[in-house]
Parts: sequence; C-alpha cells; structure tokens
Amino acid sequence: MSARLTIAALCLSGMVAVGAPPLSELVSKPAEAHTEHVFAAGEPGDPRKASRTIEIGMAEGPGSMTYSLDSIAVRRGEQIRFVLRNTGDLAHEFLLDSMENNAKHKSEMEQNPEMAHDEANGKRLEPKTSSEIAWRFTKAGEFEFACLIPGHYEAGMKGIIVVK
Ligand SMILES: [Cu+2]
Repeated sequence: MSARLTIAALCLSGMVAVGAPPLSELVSKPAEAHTEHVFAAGEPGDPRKASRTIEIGMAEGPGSMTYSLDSIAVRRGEQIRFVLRNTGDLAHEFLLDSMENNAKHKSEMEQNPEMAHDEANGKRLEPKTSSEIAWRFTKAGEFEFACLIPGHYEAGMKGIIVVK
C-alpha cells in the first residue's frame, strides 16, 4: 500500500468513527431512559428473604372502607411480605409510598379513576382476590399505604408504616 492510500484509508475510518456513534451507544441510550424507578418507601424486596409476613385485609363496612391494619412498625432494613386479601365486594388497592406521593397520585386518579396498578409498590385487587408485595424498608421515616380509588381514601382506606 502506498503512503497516500494509507492516509486516505485512515481518514475514511476516522470519518466513519466520528460520523456514526458506536452501536453500543445507540443501544444503551433507550435503556438509560428507563433508569430504575426510585421509590420513596424503600425498594422492592425478595419474598424468600422476608423476615415476616403481614396479612392485610381490605373490605367495606357500613359507611366505611378499611384495611384490617392501620399502623405497622418496621425496623429499617427489614423485608416484609405483605399478603393482601380483598374480601370486599369492590375493587381495592394497596399503594405503598410517601404521604406526599400518595396525595399527588390520588389527585391524578380523580382525573383518571380507571388507572390500574400492578407495580412493585402497588397492586389493584378485584373483589375476592389476593395478591402479594415483598418490600424492603431501606429508609427510616413514616410512609403510607392507601387505596386511591376515588372516595376510598376518604372512607378510611389508609394506614401508616413507621420505619425505625
Ligand atoms: Cu379501596
């Protein structure tokens, strides 16, 4: 290869490298957009590593809607397996979050009542169904579990989790 051709080849390869980003970069960009959701109340847990199981019933009573527990104390770092049982005649939810996030989310649901949840920190349960959430309480503080279907929170479907 003559010196001239070598230089031309180098220039060409240089242009290619500058003009087109490496494929790995193109592939990783959309994935970065889906960075892990940051949850206020801790992080999704592993049900096999839970230190205890807490059962929470959901039902309607005369003029009220409640969970079977309205306050739970947890040690920081503890993993809990929540077993959720909707024994009522209506759909209910269990959303575990900060009070601020639940309040924000509640006003969103007033605009969009059919918004359904099946997330690491929240489930919607149809009548007479059960579900589970495994959660690791990595942060100290006061958190809330709530049903944000319009009217349910006001009827009593909320509870506090204190993490120490
Ligand atoms: Cu409810």
